[in-house]
Amino acid sequence: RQRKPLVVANWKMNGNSELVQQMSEALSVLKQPLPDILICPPVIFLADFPKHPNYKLGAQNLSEQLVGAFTGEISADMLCASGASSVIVGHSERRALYGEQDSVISQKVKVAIEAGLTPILCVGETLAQREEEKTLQVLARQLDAVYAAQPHLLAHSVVSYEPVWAIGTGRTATPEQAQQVHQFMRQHLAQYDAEAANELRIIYGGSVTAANCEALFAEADIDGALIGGASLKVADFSAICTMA
Ligand code: G2H
Repeated sequence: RQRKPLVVANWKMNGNSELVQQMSEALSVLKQPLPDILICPPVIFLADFPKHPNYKLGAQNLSEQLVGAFTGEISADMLCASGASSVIVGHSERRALYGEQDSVISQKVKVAIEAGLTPILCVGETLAQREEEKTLQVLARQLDAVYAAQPHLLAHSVVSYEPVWAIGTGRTATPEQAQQVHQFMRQHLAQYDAEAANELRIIYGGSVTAANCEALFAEADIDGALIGGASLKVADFSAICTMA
């Protein structure tokens, strides 16, 4: 494989100290070769994870501001200091529930990279957009919003394709559907930096489980997965990691 697979756990607003303990123990005993494994718990748990070479830590969001009077926000530097190496940006729940627009998402990607964090940029179409056959157009817009003005950021990013209709619904995109989109995005991004687009890890998210991940991982442009619900189950998440 030309790109090392990446498996990301997005705990969302779930989990507790016991899960931190159980997950870190389970991942620590997995045998190499493994994919890159990234756990993104609520930030309050970052410091509870013991350090181990089998996994790295990330956050689920960051402020687009660097420092100052922004009540409730957490800066990129603070995430770094808490042990995070990456951060999820523009997850569809942030876009839909917290009104995050392309412009702020673009700023967050920039701020993350400048602080030394790898952003995992989430993009995806809604069911209505897919049914109107606007999927590729929507994805191009979401990608262009970040990379058109700052193509140099591509080489430091991960992109996650998360069709909104597949998130937490139990309805996964078929491997063929996902592959088609991933291939389109890689080709689209090549206009900004062909080499970076070729090396870019494009992972898939949306109701990925231990039962359906292998078929997704077998596709040429699917370089791993962003796992929500199944990342809260220690056995399932460990199994997905060993299959990537
Ligand atoms: C998509 C995914 C992880 P789930 O949000 O980001 O969640 O696997 O629960 O669909």
